[in-house]
Amino acid sequence: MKKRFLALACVLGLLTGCGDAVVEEPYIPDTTNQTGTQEAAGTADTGSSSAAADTQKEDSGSSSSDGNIVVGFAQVGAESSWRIANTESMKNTFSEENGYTLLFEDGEQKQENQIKAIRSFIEKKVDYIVLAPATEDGWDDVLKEAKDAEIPVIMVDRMAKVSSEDLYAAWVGSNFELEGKKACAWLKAYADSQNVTELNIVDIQGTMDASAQIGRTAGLNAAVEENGWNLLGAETGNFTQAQGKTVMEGFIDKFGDDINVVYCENDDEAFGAIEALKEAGYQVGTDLAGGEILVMAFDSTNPGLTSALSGEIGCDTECNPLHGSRVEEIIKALEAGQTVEKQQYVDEEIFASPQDITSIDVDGSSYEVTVLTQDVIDGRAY
Ligand code: GYE
Repeated sequence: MKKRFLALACVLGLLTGCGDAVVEEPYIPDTTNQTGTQEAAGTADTGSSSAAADTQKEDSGSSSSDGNIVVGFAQVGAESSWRIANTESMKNTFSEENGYTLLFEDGEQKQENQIKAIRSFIEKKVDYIVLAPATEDGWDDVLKEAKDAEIPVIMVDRMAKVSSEDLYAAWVGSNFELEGKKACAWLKAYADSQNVTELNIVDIQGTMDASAQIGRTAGLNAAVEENGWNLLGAETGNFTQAQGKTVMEGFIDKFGDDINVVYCENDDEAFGAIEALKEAGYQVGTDLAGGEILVMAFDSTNPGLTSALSGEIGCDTECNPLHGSRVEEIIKALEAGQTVEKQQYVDEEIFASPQDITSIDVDGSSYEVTVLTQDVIDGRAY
């Protein structure tokens, strides 16, 4: 019980400096040897609804014999650099050292595996279930089982469509449609600055029915409609480099020289698309007017931004994966019997290497565009 008491004492403010225990180690991708600094992991509470957590857990029946808080995390998979940074963030936060026992399950991008993982967490009587839902549909039954077992479920990253908001305690993640709109606002402003009026776009979509795909595709479709752009094709690359490359090869076969913009719904798909374009002899870069193919991406991981600094990715819209400490804050609040925001959106940036566009407007709000330098990349945590 000792560690459990310590965690509670932190919440109640009986001890000082407890927050330090939450600090995450920076994620350092294999592709570089840079040492990033930890980015502030605060959340912007722009969530729509707030609700008291009626799922607060009674202090009994946990599978931990040492008093740790037991957290079962049903992760989507390991498909991308973003996902690896997200897993690291969760593992660093929910460590034994911080008073947790983490049961981690990699769903290999299959919902059925995640459902199995949740059932095993219920069987093991964990204190909290954290779910990053691979896709939006089909969660009701298993979430009802967790609710019957009185285990609060915290959703992270993508969302799930549920029949009742009572089926989960809280969600924290990104506004994916806003990400798509920001990317397209940059694309419009940049194309205008190059005096290019005809955009012929292919969309390498994320995993179908994943919130990140739904939102980013919706942002693009709205901009296509509004600006009279040509959307030549849209197909899923499942958020991976390998499938991104295969889909791009198919687009090259079908549309060849007509394509001038490739909208990739994450960094990894962009790496695959760039490979395919180069192998087919195309020039990839930001000189849209001069005939280069402009590649758009999302996530802004360290390898993604490195590619953006070189101009191979024109614009990279951030999606922040450092959810470990955000989920921990929710758990601490629930442990203390406090009300938590039902939905919490994270603030995110937008990065590009061309210096022409320094801000964009979306739905009446202005967003600064960070012009990339190596220092900007070095100062980031993932
Ligand atoms: O953009 C992608 C990942 O759901 C936000 O999933 C996440 C997405 C992210 O595999 O790289």
